[in-house]
Amino acid sequence: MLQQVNGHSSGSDAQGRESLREDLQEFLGGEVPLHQLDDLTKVNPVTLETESAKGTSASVLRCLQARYTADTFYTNAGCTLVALNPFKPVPQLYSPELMREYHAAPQPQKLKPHIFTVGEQTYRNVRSLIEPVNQSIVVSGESGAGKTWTSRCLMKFYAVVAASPTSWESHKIAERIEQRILNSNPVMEAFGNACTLRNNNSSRFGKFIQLQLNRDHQMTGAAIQTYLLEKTRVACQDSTERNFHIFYQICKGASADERLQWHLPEGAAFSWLPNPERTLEEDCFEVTREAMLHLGIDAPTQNNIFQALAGLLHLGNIRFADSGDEAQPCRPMDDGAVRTSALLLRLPEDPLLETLRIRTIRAGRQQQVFRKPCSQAECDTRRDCLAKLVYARLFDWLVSVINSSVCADPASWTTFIGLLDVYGFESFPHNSLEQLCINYANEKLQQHFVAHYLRAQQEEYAVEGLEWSFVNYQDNQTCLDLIEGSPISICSLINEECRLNRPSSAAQLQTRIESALAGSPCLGHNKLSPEPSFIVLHYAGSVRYHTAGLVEKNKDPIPPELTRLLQQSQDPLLKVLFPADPEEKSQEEPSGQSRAPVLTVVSKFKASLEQLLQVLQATTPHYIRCIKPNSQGRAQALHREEVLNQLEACGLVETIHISAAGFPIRVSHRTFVERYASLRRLHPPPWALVDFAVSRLRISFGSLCPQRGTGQLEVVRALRPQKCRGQSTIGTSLSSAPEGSPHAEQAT
Ligand code: AOV
Ligand code: MG
Repeated sequence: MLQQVNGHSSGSDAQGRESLREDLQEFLGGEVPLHQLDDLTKVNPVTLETESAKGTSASVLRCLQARYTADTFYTNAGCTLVALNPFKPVPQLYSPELMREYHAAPQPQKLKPHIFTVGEQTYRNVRSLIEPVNQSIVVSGESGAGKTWTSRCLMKFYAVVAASPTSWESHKIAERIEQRILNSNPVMEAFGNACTLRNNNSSRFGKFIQLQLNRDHQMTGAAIQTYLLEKTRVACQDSTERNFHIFYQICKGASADERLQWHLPEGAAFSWLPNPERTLEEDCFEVTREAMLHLGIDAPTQNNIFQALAGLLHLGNIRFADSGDEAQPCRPMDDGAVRTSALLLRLPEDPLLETLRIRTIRAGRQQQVFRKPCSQAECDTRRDCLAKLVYARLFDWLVSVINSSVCADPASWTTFIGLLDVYGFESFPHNSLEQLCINYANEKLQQHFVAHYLRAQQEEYAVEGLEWSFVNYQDNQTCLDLIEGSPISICSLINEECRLNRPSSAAQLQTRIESALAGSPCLGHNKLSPEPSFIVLHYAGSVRYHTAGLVEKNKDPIPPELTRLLQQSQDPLLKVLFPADPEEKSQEEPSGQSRAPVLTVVSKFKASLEQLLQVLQATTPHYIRCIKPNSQGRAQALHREEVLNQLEACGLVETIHISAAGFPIRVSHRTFVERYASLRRLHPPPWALVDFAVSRLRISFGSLCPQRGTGQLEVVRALRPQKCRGQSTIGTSLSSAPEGSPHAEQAT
């Protein structure tokens, strides 16, 4: 029925019109002339993919495909903006002129859907005289979908619209703050992004950037919070992937003098530098250096950083050979690599070698110290651990330096807009602790999204006096209970294994999880896997997590000798990263049960996630879901199945269901009258007819077509002005998403 009412051109028009006429006649209790029916079908003067009104994945997909083909990359869906990755330069879509157009528009929501609509809406909300509220934009989507690109564009948008008009003159010497904030991007990306199978510029950390605005709504600073850097990448890369961009940048971009100083001769081979021949845009060393300079990291400090990074590359070339005697330490296969890395990290060579090859343990009642030669595999692990430790500290230090360069004095800002660029839901053939954390974060964000959206809707409908009842929606609390709940959950069980520090196999961990949490409906049936694993039924799909190595990763142990070694470095940067302990406590690794409680990766991640959610909860959130049209990164190619998977994974269809169950369309009275004027000629009064059309026929008065470009997934559930308190509008609850925030279109 629905399709035929609105679709002018479909082949089933005649049948649909007849069917509609029958329903109308039954409703009106009399004959409905055809011309009146025509009036009704003209209500929507555009072609409509009315299937979308059903809010099925397939219908949403069809409509997105139509828009993508027409180079329309943004679409509103409920309170979410869907962003399709164009995979080609579209400069006109991000020009400062267009930014200003959205900024100047009396009603930006009437312009084509765009990230600038969201940007402008948030900016207007923080400027609201009545009730300025901090804003946040949650950008999500799978790897390569365009989250970082979107966040970057939004930052540029705010740099244009929220710039201080006088700052060019007054800050000629000091850098403009907006520019400095923008400069944080190339630096963070050089050190935190890498080329992966899915994205040449994949962010290997999560980021929340708080853009701080003063009383005049000008950007005065920013604060950056990062989450879970994938530090393992520094010492271990898939053969088809790459290390962090910065390593390639220094190898390709160093001057002749620097090559000498950093021991990076042209063409040198480093085992931690796979695929150096792939030339990427991101390998531009000059851009990184320039940005660092603008952030206050001077040339000598930069030199120091790059030298230390070169030291790590040489460290990665150290190989060990078994001595053949358990009592004897392994032999380094290349003394040159040890020497050069010690030189560049300004570490004493012998202690470096000793630390990598020999473990010191305290044991027994007297806590005697034993020195135990490590196996070849243990030596490799310690070498990798050393590199991860240095790199992770360096990254954190960089973030703190950037923050001190861009963060405004607390007294100088009053509101903020937060941008969250987090890793999207991940499901690979092999999933480990990283995926568990990432998917856990996504569950939390999805819960926040649903809770916020439903609550906001309910509050709004109450104000409007509209009747509304909740539909059933997928509540992911059960899944969150399984992952993080108390007293027993996956996290608590993995943490317990770390705490007990007992040798247990991957199979035992699987059994423990499956037996302790058997009652959870979100724990999948794990029958087929030959490897120890467990399955979690996430809201976005089920994921099999392999238990091998999970506990060790969660412990993320750092042998104390490694830290102590780094504290001996004469390098000014390493001295800052590894300050000497004021009280040298435990000198050796304690054995067995005496180990102090560890703060595990999961515990730290959980704490930072909770903090993030607290921040988000104190803001008005906006959502942008980035979608990757194909996995090859090709322009003009939308692969239906891949997109469908993402629509399901990001809960978009769910969003539309929730939206469709409420009052997703918010139009002013005037717009409504203009659009539906033809109904006035009908008898009985149009409101009754609309009521009928909506409640019985579930007519979609909407548009989701490339030609018009409004892209609203409009599914009108009910339009009942007589139940609204304000007579001047069809309810403020009737303005189109995503501007459906409480600050959306006001009464006209
Ligand atoms: P991601 O942040 O979502 O992945 P990116 O933002 O890095 O993805 O986007 C991946 C690539 O897609 C970019 O490098 C661009 O080449 C292209 N791209 C994205 N958005 C646009 C756009 N609007 N216009 C043109 N090209 C675009 V990850 O960080 O891997 O989860 O960890
Ligand atoms: Mg990214």
